[in-house]
Amino acid sequence: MRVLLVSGNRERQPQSVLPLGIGYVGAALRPRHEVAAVDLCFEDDPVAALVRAIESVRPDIVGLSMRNLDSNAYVGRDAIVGAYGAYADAIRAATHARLVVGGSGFSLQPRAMTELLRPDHGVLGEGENAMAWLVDRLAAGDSAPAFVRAGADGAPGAAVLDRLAPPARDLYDRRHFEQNGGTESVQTKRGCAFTCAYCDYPDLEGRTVRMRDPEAVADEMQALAASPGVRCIFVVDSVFNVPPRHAEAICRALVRRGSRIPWVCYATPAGLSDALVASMAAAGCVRVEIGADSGTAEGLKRLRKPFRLDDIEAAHRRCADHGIRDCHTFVLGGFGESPDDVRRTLDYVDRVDPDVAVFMVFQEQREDVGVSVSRHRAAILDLVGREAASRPGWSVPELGIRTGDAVRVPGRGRVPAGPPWLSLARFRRIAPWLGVPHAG
Ligand code: B12
Ligand code: SF4
Repeated sequence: MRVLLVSGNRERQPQSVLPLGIGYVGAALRPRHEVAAVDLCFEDDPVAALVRAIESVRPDIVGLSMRNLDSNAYVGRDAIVGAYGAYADAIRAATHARLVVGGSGFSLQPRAMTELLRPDHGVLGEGENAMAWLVDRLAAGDSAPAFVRAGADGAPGAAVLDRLAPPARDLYDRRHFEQNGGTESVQTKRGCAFTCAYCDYPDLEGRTVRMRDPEAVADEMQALAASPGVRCIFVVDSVFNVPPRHAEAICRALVRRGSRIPWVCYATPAGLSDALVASMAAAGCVRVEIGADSGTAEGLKRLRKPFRLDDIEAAHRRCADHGIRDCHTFVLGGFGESPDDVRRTLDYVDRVDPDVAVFMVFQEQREDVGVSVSRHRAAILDLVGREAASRPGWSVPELGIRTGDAVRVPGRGRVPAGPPWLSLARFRRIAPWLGVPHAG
């Protein structure tokens, strides 16, 4: 069968992201099917680009990847979701091919998105085995369920990662590398065993952690380092540093290979020992994004975070000691948290002083748990907005405060490697007397 995979994600903040999911799904289909891809991220007229691709590929199946429901600023959801509705309509008008939708955005809101997009099939969660099974069935003229999920209704179970074909990176649109500072993406494992109260990452990837062979990860990173246009790697694992022995093994493998490519990852303060941070730095890690979430002991407890306040402080100190920049995200106002509680988190952030702190106000959007938005949203945004104005390392995307391309200073010309917050971190530490630009 001829399959056209479509990346509908047009978000370019904090940077454009390669559609790694399409790379993996495309690779899983390739042995038995023809695969092409179109990425709508940089198109002035995405619907026209989509129709052109359909006319040129003449697919039997169109696989639409829906990544985000939210924007980087956590606003404008209707426009993002509405655009996918327009893509689905354009696909139906241009071809009789079956429409299959997958991706994290779809998997988090399958009922609402099915109503909007009216696909022939929806793939929930991990796509490689499920989509390969679905396409094989359709090729054989067999019926298939409306919702396909690995391990359900006869579809093969979750992937053994070391048996997956490497992502088909030839399907990527090279314009990403110009926009995102040459950032490639690598996944070293799937799943997170923690149970933080609001988090949907385990829903998407599972609670059982499935790991890749650390040597294969290091080989992949080495190979990417030598690819044209690649200057940095984002490790897309939900948390890189757990389990620590897997993270350690990858770092050792990179050091043994003399790897020099800078890389970045998500990390949790739980299990972020000094020895591990040292290994990460030696292996090329230049920055970590840490979901600290709250600056009060009760807040951490309410959110069921697997660490304490002093772990956050230790994480910051260790990163600073080993030259890794740290960006901590705080999710304010969840589960009835009041502006007074939020004030205590802000005091805590002042005291710890990470390189960058990003503040968001709680909103939960999974279908299974219902929609929940912070009760004190307006008051909290007002408070954090006022306080952030005078803190050079604080970013509030929803209010446009130190976010997006505005903080990519002072360099001109080619985009620096890494996301905007890294520029902010460097700038505020190196030249604090100049002040930091403020986009809001
Ligand atoms: C790493 C990551 C980032 C990194 C990306 C770095 C990089 N270079 O790639 C950074 C920090 C930049 C980032 C930013 C953002 N992110 Co993000 N990110 C992730 C994370 C942790 C992993 C994504 C990933 O690469 N996974 C690995 C690939 C292989 O998986 P995948 O893309 O999901 O694809 C699989 C399936 O979905 C499926 N599939 C995918 N497409 C298709 C298509 C078809 C046809 C089929 C059948 C199947 C299929 O099969 C694939 C293989 O198994 C996820 C959470 C998670 N654990 O999934 C959030 C996540 C994707 N991000 C999210 C969001 C909201 C954002 C931001 C808007 C928010 C922000 N504050 O910055 C921005 C937007 C950036 C952009 N330009 O789009 C949401 C999206 C859902 C939503 N609620 O909107 C997620 C799910 C997290 C969450 N719940 O909040 N992100
Ligand atoms: S550690 Fe991170 S990925 Fe895992 S459940 Fe908690 S917030 Fe989610």
